Amino acid sequence: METEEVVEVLEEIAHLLEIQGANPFKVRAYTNGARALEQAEDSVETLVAEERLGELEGFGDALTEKVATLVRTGRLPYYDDLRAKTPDGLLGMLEVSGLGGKSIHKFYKELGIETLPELKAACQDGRVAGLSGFGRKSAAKILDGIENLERYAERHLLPDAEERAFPILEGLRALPGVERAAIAGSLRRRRETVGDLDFLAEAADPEPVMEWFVGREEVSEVLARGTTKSSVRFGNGLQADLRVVDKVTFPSALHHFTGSKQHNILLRQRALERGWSLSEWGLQAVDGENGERETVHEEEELFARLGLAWIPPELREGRDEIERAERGELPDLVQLSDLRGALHNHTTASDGHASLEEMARAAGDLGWDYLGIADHSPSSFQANGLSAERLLAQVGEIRRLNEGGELPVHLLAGTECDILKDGSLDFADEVLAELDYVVVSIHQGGFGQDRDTVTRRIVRALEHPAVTLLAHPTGRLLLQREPYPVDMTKVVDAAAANGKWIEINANPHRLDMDWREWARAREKGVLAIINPDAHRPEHLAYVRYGIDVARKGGLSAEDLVNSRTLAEVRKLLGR
Ligand code: DGT
Ligand code: CA
Ligand code: CA
Ligand code: ZN
Repeated sequence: METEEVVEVLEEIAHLLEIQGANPFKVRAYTNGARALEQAEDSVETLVAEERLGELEGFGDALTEKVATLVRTGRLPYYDDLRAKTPDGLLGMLEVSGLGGKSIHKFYKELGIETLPELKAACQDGRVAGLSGFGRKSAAKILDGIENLERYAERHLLPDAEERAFPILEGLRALPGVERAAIAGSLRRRRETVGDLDFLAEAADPEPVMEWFVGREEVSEVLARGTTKSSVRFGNGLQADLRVVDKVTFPSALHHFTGSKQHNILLRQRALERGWSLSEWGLQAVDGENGERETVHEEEELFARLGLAWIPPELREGRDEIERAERGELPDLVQLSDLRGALHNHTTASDGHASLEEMARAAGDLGWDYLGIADHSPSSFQANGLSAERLLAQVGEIRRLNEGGELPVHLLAGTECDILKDGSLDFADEVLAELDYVVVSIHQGGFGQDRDTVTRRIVRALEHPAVTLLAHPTGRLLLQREPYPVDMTKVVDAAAANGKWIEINANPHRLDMDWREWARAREKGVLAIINPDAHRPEHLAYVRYGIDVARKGGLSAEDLVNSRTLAEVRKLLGR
């Protein structure tokens, strides 16, 4: 059993105990135990096998025995009992941002609330506001959290959407009678989250294709079953549409169902101005004889008929892509193969799970030339942030490894330095001067501060001469946590004024800075850097989601730092 799984169980026990109104010391024993395990040098399996759990801080007999049982048998009856005793609805309330076990216990005990809808009603009718320790403001905040959660439930992260979509696409393509198949919709446009999946297939006989689609094992509900369109739902709530069309219809249907809706509206207007009607069925002359359809074989041809270059799906958001296509000014969008390295990555020195060498090897496997290590700073104690001594030791280690000449990539020594509440940095200037570069980001308190304060805090950090780049500027976690309040226009302006780079954090939960901000940032001359924020070797591959963001933002290879050679990056760093 992985250490992380055990940590999760301990944390959940702490939540369950809180929900039940248990004594705070008891609760803390489990959260402390989880922290100690997380930060232990050895895996929980090793610690159990060697009977060394008791050496960890806060591990008394009871906790040691429970963890040992869990690791040895894969189960923990104590935990199962706690779960069984707690109504599911109460557990689900933990997902509401800012809501902890103690409040949930109070709602349950004093208001008899067991479900999220009940809690929502109690926030709306003043019952929550009337509880001691709560008020109008906190009730409104909880209501906000519930409403966010409801919105989040309707959408899905890119990897979750892909995990469902790719096997289905492959399956469709392998079906006899299917000539072409494609993913359309927001997934093809590489939006940061996906509502439902849209598949399109070309087949002379749609029947067997539909039959196959609705009969797939992972389908939990068939919402519609027709000859041109079927819709299904999977176990995790994700839905998918499949449309089956004939050869002549495929290109225009692919365009139509790729969207976006706004892009379609604008393109249809353009078609009308040229005497065509445009729909999923194709192009038709408005005053043509008997509504004959124009035959187009590919999407390219459809755009060409309208006097346009083919517009990459990522750009089809109904902004200025049609004018740019008309003027032949579509950007040459950056590609995954353009990347040569990344600068925001972690190792076991802070909260990562691999060593410097392991991370370097994984970067080599991707064909990269360099990899930057930016572990956390002291204030991020929950992430085992490095002290100045440990950081400088790591810098020495990196220099030695580079000189050893055995690594497949060149390592660069950096830090992910916390921006403290007042905008100052978490390391002294002398320490920062030893590094190749400095990543700055907010990890604490961004959500308790107002918009002006957070903005000033970030701007001040960007004005610091040692700083290289700003990581995950808004702190959002997609479908989980809204950004902290921050004026991105001012942040971008400060980055431009001080020659700092802004990260595209490629972790699919973040995708921050958002693609919508990049056109303006690029115009201001701000360089982007796609960073995986990898905590494991396999996370380096997240960069492909960062490429999605860059492309949606209209960026080319030259707008990025990490499409450059090591020599060029060093020159940019000026060190
Ligand atoms: P999603 O599923 O919310 O992530 O976003 P989409 O873009 O995949 O939206 P979806 O699945 O409702 O529809 C797929 C595409 O079909 C959409 O991007 C454009 C097209 N479409 C759907 N409804 C309309 C409509 O009412 N008007 C126009 N012009 N196009 C539409
Ligand atoms: Ca969709
Ligand atoms: Ca759809
Ligand atoms: Zn990080």
